[in-house]
Amino acid sequence: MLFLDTLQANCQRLPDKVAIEFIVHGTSETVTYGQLETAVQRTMGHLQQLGVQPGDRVAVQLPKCIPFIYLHLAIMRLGAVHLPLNPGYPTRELTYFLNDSGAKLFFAHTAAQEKLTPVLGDCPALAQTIWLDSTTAQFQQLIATADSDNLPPLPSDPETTALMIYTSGTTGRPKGAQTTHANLTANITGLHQAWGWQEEDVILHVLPIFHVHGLSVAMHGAFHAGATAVMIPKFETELALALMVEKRCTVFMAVPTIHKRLVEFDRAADYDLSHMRLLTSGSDRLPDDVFTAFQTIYGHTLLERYGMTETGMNLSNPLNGERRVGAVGMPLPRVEARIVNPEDDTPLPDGEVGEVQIRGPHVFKGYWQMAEKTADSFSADGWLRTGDLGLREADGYFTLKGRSKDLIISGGLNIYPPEVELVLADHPAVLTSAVIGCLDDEWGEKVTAVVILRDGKTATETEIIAYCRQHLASYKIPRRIVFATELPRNALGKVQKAKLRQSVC
Ligand code: MLC
Repeated sequence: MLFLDTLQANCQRLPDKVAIEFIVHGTSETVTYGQLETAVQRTMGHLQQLGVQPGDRVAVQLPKCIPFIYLHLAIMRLGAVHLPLNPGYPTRELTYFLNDSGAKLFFAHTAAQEKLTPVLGDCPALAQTIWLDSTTAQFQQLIATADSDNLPPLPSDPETTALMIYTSGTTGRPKGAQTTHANLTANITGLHQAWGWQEEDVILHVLPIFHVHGLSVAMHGAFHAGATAVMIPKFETELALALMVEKRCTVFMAVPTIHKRLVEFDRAADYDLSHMRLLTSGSDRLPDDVFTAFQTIYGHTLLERYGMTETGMNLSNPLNGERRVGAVGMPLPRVEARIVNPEDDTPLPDGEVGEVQIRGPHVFKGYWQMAEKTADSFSADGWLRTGDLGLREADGYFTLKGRSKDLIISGGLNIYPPEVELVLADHPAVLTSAVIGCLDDEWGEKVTAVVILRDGKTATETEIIAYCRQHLASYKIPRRIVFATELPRNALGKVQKAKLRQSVC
């Protein structure tokens, strides 16, 4: 059974059960499984009226809201491809995603209408943009008259692409990672088994839903189990703690920056989380001191796991058994993991550091219209090259030991230095730059740009940061600019980032 079949069965089986409780500014809105099914069917009818066909890419750039969820499920149920986009993307990135994907339809936020309207003309494949204010009331009005009597059956070919999330790279343009219905299903059934998802679970959902973590792990996890997702638009420490208690939540999923804020919260002792059964951490390495402090303060051992956009979840510490500090656990059901020499993909013995490679039914089908990049990301015998370095202990636990690529992770979000370097290159005073991640207590890593100015030109740190703000999503903006007169380079002229990190961070 594919994920969408399970969800539909849950909607029929549990029509009166609350699927979503969405809380914004103290106001709560609930959607039962029965209401979810009706709204998704109407949304499908509306999308059909707009001409959406199987295989079409439909882009959605909205804040976390209920209409986003209806669109997400309806697009996938029609056999079309959902392209979720971070609302923080500046127009340059947005138009790239729309054009590269060839999106035919775009649901966008009214708040961005003035800014986006002039550039949407540069997206020739885009037939229509629908402006939404992200309220359920407006969306219900939009779909009220849609014909939901002539809907196609759920996609039956598991290899149909359901979701496309863009990831960048240390070289080249951002790539659309195509996730199939089979991938989503393998991911969520594995997690269901490993994490003991139950119908009685209530997850406090605080993550963005335009990424794998919040979307196909946390939200799909709840829907697959017939559980309830209590959602807030974004993480706020005190609100999250209050809701975990008030809503008797059992599950919480977050990134290390969030767990750090929780352990540093000065009124942590006011919140008794003893009724909770599973608190996970992922998207970046959990610092040992946060792991330990969480145990001391909240009495829970965080369960650390490892995943990526191209796969969903790969490895996890056990639900029952030792959750080892600093380790990301063992392969999830039906997932294979190995450590290899990245030069020739040959497996390494336990205890040796090499590249983590992954195989399994959850591994994506490839990058959209980038056959070469897709081929490069797999070994000859079909293992996904993750670009992460790690080792396997003799008892099967994996530990991550860094990255073979220059990726920066800040607050659980990936930042690829070339994206920032390209923006800096367009600044009139900048001759060249090198962007690195410096270790940071709060964010894990902090984007830092080492900049060489053109002869005779001047620019201050504030000016350069302000310039970046116009062209980059906020989490990618360098927090610090270091001015230099030269960059360390190897014999081929390539900047030696490791050396630069040593001298600058
Ligand atoms: C927000 N800011 C960030 C940032 N998030 N800067 C760097 N890195 C980030 N991750 C910026 C804001 O825009 C703002 O900038 C300033 O930091 C302070 O904002 P804030 O209000 O303190 O931040 P907040 O909005 O609370 O966000 C922090 C956060 C959020 C940790 C709650 O980043 C978050 O929800 N992260 C989760 C990311 C996630 O879901 N990743 C999963 C990827 S999937 P300014 O300049 O405007 O003041 C994946 C696979 C897997 O990786 O395995 O899971």
